[in-house]
Amino acid sequence: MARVILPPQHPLSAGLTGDSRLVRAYRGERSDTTPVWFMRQAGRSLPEYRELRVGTRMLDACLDTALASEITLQPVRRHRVDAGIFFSDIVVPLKLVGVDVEIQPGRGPVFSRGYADAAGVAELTGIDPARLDEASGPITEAVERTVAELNTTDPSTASGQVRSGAATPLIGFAGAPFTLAAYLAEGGPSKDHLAARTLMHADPGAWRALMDWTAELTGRFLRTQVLAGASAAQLFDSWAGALSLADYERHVAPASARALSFVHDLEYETTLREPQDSADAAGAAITRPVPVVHFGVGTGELLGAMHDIGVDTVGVDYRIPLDVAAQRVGADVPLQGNLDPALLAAPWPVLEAAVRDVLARGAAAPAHVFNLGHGVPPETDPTVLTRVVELVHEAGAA
Ligand code: 1CP
Repeated sequence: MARVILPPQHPLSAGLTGDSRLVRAYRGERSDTTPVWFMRQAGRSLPEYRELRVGTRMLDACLDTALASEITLQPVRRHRVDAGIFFSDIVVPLKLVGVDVEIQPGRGPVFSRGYADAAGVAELTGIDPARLDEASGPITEAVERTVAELNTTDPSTASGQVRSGAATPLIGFAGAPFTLAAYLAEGGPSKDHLAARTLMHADPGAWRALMDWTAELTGRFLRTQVLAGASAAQLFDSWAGALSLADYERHVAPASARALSFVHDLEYETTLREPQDSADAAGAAITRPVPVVHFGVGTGELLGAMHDIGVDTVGVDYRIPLDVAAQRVGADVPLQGNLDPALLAAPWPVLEAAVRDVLARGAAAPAHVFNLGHGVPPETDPTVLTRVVELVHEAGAA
């Protein structure tokens, strides 16, 4: 695949985020301390979020560029986490190409119908995924706005000064084809994603068409965010844990790899800080790929396969310890995770011990990005999250 060099003003090309704790960890390097961010750090655990969202529907909030940008920045300012994650949703690209979807409070994405058979799939695949690029103006604008703010004032440092090479990076994200298909087939959230799993076996041709289509759509969504200034990309295959390894490898992994092909060609130019082997000299110009993370819930049996689709870092849920995950994916793979979100409501000594245990087990990987094993529960006390960030930064210092 031909490489595309990110423009000079991109935070990675401009030397703003390439040496941040997060981006270094995603390429397997440890820094002064362990970086930390939280899945669903923006959202209902924050009173300032609930206030801003009054009277605005979720998908309207995602497409309001000032609002989406502000909501993205709120947890970075408050908790001093090492990354912002773009405030959006995995169904936003579907909405942008005209699929009838809304996000119901307390429930999640709901479609006006399910797409569980060949006719439904044909209706979707009749929409050209390239149409997303014309409709992506609000995404590009919101990312640009957010990144401009992160680059000039660093909300994660006390002084507000951006450290050289270490501005807070923005993570772009997208839903993996299977997780999107799990909602599309069912027409909404479900426990076991039966409709998708049935379609996969009952009509493999229609399934492949659906996966190809979602792969392109979601891949374009991810690419848009990186081109607009995101410094890393995370593919959420939240519900892949519903699959056997054999089904994952056969019916899902190729589509996830295809989705990532939309960012795998994106690279940035930088100079080497330290010689990495005898052939390299400090100061030598090199190109590096944009780091990519892959995460799913209950995917202990799939971790190796999820790494093999071509990602740098594997996100681990709370069901398997990081040292065991390291054995499964290989000792050279950075890991992200994996505090059980339930612990956020436990007494501090219990939570503190659990955070320290995650950090200790994370030492089995070449680099570790502290996170939860899934999203922040809405009822979480946000001051607890700030305290966890402080603890990780203090205890994770080398
Ligand atoms: O009421 C509200 O405020 C809406 C709740 C909400 C929020 C804040 C939804 C509905 N989506 C989001 C934002 C969101 N969605 C982010 C923002 C950035 C951040 O993490 O801070 C991200 C990364 C997502 C991605 C997303 N949406 C995933 C993958 C991550 C995961 O949690 O596994 C999934 C599965 C969705 C679908 C979705 N959207 C919303 C809900 C409640 C759900 C899950 C529904 C279900 O359980 O099936």
